[in-house]
Amino acid sequence: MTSANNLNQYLRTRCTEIDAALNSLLPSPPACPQLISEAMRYSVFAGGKRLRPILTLAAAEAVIECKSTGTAFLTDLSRVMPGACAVELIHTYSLVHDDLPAMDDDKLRRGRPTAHVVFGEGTAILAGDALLTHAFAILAQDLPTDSPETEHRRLRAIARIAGAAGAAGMVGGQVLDLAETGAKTTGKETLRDIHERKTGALINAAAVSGAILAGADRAIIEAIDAYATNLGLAFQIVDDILDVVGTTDGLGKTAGKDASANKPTYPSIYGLARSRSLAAEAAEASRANLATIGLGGRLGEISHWVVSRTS
Ligand code: GRG
Repeated sequence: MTSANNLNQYLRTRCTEIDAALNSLLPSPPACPQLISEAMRYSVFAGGKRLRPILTLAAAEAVIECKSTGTAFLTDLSRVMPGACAVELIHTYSLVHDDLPAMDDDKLRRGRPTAHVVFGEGTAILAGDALLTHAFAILAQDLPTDSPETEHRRLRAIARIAGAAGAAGMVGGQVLDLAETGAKTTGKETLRDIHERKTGALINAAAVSGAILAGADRAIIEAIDAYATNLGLAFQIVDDILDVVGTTDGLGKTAGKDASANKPTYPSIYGLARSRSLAAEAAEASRANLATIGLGGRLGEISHWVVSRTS
């Protein structure tokens, strides 16, 4: 493992690149009204770890570096960046909608008042809608220089991301989450299903789409798929733990919200100590998935980061 300082430097550099790309890809007047541009940018640039786009780039990078397979056809990340940004826009839309009064009714997100508090509920709903729609506009954008292979891979990435964001993935997970909130009878399998759909699916699609776009073959895609499924689980267990042990200031969102809303979580079902070991086991499993085909790059370090994070 490279030192934490190196990883932190890597994460900072990627965040800067992602923010610059998001800034140039988001619509501004006169293409769209000033208000919707402001509302979209407010939530996108409120902070955030950029885990998902970093995963897209890191997965593509791992494929490009994996020269032994000879399958990568990209030599740099420029054609992967729009996909990375699209995933972040979809993630941000989900946060904006999740915070609405009809859902989790949160006043704080990414250390700032939530979008509906600042812009009103109608504009916040529309900003979420616009972020989701714009993500697919970005994904679908082609270049005259794109080869048929590049176009085919872009389509595969779009299908993967759409599947993860929709009824079978994040939206489905959110529906189950709303239905189970307050039920107090949620079993372990249902909890895992909610987490896999609500959080895991998009994290998985973020990494897998990066690999697809970079030209990975089936074996690499399968390894990254398994890695990202375990990583998504580790991430969500840690998210549940932080809701119990973290502070509102540190998290940038209201701490203790899960317990006060009677949400089923890993700590509520397994207790804190067991939840910690389950998160560590899932992260360990994610690194084992990479080792099966000797994938290097930053993905392994990212899985250490996901379980050691404090916000
Ligand atoms: C509204 C369709 C729809 C779905 C909402 C993602 C989601 C589903 C709800 C968010 C609520 C929540 C706290 C989920 C737990 C995991 C999660 C997605 C946490 C936030 O992700 P981070 O920590 O956030 O990566 P940042 O701000 O760093 O990007």
